[in-house]
Amino acid sequence: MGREEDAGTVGELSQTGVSKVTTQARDEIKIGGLGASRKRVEDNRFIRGKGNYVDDIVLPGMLHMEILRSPLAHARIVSIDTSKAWAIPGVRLVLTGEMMATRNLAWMPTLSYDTQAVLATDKVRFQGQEVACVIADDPYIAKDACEAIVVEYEALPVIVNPTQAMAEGAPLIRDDKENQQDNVIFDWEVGDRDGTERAFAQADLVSTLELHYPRSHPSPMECCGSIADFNRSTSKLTVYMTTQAPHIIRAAVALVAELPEHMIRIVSPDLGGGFGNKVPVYPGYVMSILASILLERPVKWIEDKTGNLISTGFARDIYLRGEMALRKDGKILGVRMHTDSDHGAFFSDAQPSKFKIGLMHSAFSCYDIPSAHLTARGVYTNKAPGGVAYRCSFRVTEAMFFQERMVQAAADDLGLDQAEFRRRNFVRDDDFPHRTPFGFLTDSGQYGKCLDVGLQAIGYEDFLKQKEEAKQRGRLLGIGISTMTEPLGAGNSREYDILGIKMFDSAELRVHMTGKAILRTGAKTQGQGHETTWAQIVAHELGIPAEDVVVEEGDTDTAPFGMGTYASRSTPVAGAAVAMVSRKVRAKARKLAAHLLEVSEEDIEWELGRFYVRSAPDNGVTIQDCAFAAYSNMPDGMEPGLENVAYYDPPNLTWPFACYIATVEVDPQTGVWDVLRVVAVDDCGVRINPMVVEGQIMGGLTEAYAMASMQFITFDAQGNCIGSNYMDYLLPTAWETPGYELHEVVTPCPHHPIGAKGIGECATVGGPAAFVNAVLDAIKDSGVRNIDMPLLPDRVYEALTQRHDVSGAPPVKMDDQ
Ligand code: MCN
Ligand code: CUM
Repeated sequence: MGREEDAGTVGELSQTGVSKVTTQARDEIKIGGLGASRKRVEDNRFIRGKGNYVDDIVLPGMLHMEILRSPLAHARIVSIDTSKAWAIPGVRLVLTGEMMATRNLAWMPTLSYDTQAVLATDKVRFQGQEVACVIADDPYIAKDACEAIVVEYEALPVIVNPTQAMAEGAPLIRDDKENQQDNVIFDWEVGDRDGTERAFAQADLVSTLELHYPRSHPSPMECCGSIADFNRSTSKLTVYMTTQAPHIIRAAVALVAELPEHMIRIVSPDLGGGFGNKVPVYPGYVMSILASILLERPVKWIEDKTGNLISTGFARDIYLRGEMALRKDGKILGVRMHTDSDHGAFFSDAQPSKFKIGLMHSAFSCYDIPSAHLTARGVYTNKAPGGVAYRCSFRVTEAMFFQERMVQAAADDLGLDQAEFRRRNFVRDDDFPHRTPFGFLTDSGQYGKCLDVGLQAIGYEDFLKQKEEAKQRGRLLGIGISTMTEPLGAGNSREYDILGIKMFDSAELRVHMTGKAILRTGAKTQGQGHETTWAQIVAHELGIPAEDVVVEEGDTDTAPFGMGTYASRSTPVAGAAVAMVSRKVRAKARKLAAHLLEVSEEDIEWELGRFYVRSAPDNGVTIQDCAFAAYSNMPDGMEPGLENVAYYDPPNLTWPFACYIATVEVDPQTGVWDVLRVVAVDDCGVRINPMVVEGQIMGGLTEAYAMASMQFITFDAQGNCIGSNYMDYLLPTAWETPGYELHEVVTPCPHHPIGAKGIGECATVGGPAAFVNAVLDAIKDSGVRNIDMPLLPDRVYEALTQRHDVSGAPPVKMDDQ
């Protein structure tokens, strides 16, 4: 790739005119610093089957918990008879909502200021809801005992979409809430209503679009689970659990269960993927904790795949419609958007408190649009609680999908070329900082350049010709473009908090005597490779080889407080803290160096891994020498040791940019479409580890392809979840997954200490529109404006042959009552 060689200059620091030989500066790539495609250290244990997941942990005397779930989507609970379950040998405890209620734990608060049932008391409100649980000597006994519990239900009418939820006389789902008269959770708006009206009044043309982003599920390979271990003699509660945000969980347990915070230890060991699924607090965690407190034994709960798919945090499930005010020359004057979002039975979205529909209003941020207005309505339905972000910084995926579908529709309505229309409306490189139409501040980017790199790579003009030729022979080729900037890395703490806890992050670095080090952060890797990449930041800042730095995350007893890993916030926030703590350590090392070199601190220069005397460059000490001195030879009055902690509150979000282009061929006989090529151009600022970044992009594109082509969870009219297993909920395998051609543009983030922006979610966010736009482009002559995802062959075939749009989530469509 040539990258290793080029980047070798990073360590040379030749501006001072001192030659490389005399300064002995280390080659940054060789020590695994910034820009090195270092192999992931965590893979050493993962590929040997030596990972340590929650289910691998076995504690002495451990019991096992299984959950009984509701078969009905909406029903009153008439009675629960647990006597047969109690009678089974090996059963230690059977918990019901009634018992939870005696401890005030039948309901728990959600991350969006609602309440959620831990175990149902009055009604069940979705299929798969937790009704009872059994703790037994082994998981098989617990499962058998669950089946022995007899629950009598009285079925109630079921609501499975927003139209039904808002209909006159609709059954009230949340009759447990005092002031809840209907199924509406919120009506929310953001933007400039009047300014947008004026923009529409001036428009030459108004383009409209309506679409549905189907319900999907992050579906990590490892399901959720926990082992709660309460020790009465020490009063300490230790919980090993699948969480992306251990410190938030500790705070929640302290506040909800009213246990003292220092007596709670949350440990998130290796995670088999998170993708947003492991941000919320689930009833299973709470029940295992209560059971361990009651039984004074460790209690393990491991969810099965169906449990994970039908009851834990869903994503998307939102209807979007909007209009774009356009001038004849292709200038976008304004945008109006409305969303109807389906949150299921409890409003448990994991999102910053201030925003009801996440960062939906980050839509259109890469375009220079004078004004925009968004209205949003959220409703309860008889479905599992939804609204978790699935690889998306709080609804950004829906926002960018709508944006790029709308942009394509508008370009078509204007009769303008897709690429040209985007280029005309992009925020220009010299126009930063830029206030987006909904009020965010973007700070950097080269949008036009990214698009050009993408068009060049795909051979845009050639493809358009090829497409025309193919058409003559009855073949349908299409090209889809998706360009977007997305807000990654909440917070800054002025604007972003979760339940009042400000969003910042942290890192703690301890350099041992021999110059080896341990780094801990408040983030929690789930597969993103933090153990590899954080060490690279330390290597860059201190010149300590990355392999000499061990990275540890996820244990609240040892890691500094942080808000965890989601919204691709780790690099923007925790990663920045890693750079900052390294600089603090370097500042102390400089004092030690001055002491060792017997000069004053002002006479000391730094180059990668080494301090030297300005006037005598050969006279120097390494960072390792300084570390040793910190324990063996510190100057009078200096505190011993070489360690520090940094809390980092970023001044702004980071704004990576991406351009994804897909070409497809649609078979008019069957509606089957094949991906011909996918080109991805990502600008995530400075890349810490290019290989890890590319892995993130490829994984994200695969999820995007899944959403566009095959993946969704839907419900029949009775609220039965269709998509409760991997026969129905499809994951693309290596067989279906297209190949990707990756390109990069680097616009450093102006406020991040090493210029990095987030990348973890970009391709999942921006990818789907490229595929969908490509298929719609291929069948453009049919006059079809929209096919809702997933673009299953039968839907494409229906659109193509009937020449109409295909909308909604089958089998129950939006207008089916
Ligand atoms: N990175 C880099 N250079 C950059 C930006 C990032 O080298 N300029 C590296 C980072 O050091 C890190 C990785 O890329 O190792 C991702 O960094 P970042 O974009 O900061 O994202 P996070 O670490 O915060 O990860 C969260 C993001 C989210 S929110 C979801 S959801 C998701 C994703 O990451 N879930 C994942 N990618 C995933 N990948 C795996 N394997 N498993 C998941 O559960
Ligand atoms: Cu947005 S899913 Mo991730 O933020 O864990």
